[in-house]
Amino acid sequence: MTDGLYGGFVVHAPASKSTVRGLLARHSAEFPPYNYEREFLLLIGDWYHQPAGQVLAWYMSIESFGNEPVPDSLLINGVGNFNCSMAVPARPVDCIERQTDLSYLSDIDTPYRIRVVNTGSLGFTLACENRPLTLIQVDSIDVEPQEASSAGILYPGQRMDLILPPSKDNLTSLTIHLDQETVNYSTTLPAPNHTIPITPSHLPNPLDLQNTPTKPTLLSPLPKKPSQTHVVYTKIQKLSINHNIPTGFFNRTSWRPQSNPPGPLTALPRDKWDENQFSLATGDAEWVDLVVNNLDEGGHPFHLHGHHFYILRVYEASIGWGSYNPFVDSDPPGLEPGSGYDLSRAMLRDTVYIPSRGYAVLRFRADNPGVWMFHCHIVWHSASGMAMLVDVPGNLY
Ligand SMILES: [Cu+2]
Repeated sequence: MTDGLYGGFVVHAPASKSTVRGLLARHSAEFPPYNYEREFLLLIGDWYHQPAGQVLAWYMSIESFGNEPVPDSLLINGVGNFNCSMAVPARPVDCIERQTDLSYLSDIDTPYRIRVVNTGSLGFTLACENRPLTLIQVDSIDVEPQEASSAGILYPGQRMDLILPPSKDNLTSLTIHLDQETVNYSTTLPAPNHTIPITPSHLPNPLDLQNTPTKPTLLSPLPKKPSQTHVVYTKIQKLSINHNIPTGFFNRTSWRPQSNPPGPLTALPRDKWDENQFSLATGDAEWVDLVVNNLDEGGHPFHLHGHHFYILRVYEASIGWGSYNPFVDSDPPGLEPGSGYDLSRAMLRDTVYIPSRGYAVLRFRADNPGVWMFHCHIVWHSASGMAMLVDVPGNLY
């Protein structure tokens, strides 16, 4: 399999050869009878009118004060959403007015499957103006189908699959409502609502993606206890020793690509990995718990390569740090003593949003050998070092 987009999966190999057998096996066994005739891929990201290197250089400078770069527009299937009158001589833009083409969805007699991928750095909720939508998958894994008029928040790196049923009405618009928390900027975006085309909208009770359990039949492999547990802490720090430049950390390590000696990590013995590689090794453990404590002032969507994990719990503290160390604390904060996790509501995902001053408990089967990244999916944060490695031993080739 070569790198690319497969349904809701973005496949990018860590080594010279892909190892995606776990994902393929999980899907070849079952083709659920979703009722749709055509499908439509909706890639929603953000767009900057400067090269990424310049944008990152600004973020990683004292000038940004740790505020994330503000995108100039949303990018929907490769088409920007920018008011050309904003293109002033000081910030020239080669601007052509063009609407995102949704005419593909205009056949009212056809049930559609819409695969939505958040390729950007902002969370959003998607609403269909005059038709119900049915959520069938999150991160390419079946959920118990649920109907709603809108679904979100879809955080960076997350995917959701929706069925748009036949209707007697024309589809007038899809609305992308940007999450106000991830829009945590010193300047504001042109508008919190991006509609294609733009119409007034409101979002009554969107389906909460972070609280939608996986289909029960997919939860059966989940064991009651893991064979190994790891705890990590993550934060973006502006330290005077780093000239107040925002720097992401897992524990005490800010990740950077291996450079001394250079080379892919899978080709280097572990004792040759440089000091920027913080990794947890799963050894011969089959089921691994990873407790991730987010000590940061903001929430972050964390993504693991090569594996899906069962999200057993996500917690946000109303007061204090909201941290959980299973080696010290008798019970996870926020849970009744002795009650344990509700495994029947676990969510099989590959991306988890962890709120500020909160934690998540992730349980995964370490069955896909390789050195895999676990990182914040907001690219500016992972580029600042908010990433670590999960080292799963085994035969790579
Ligand atoms: Cu982040």
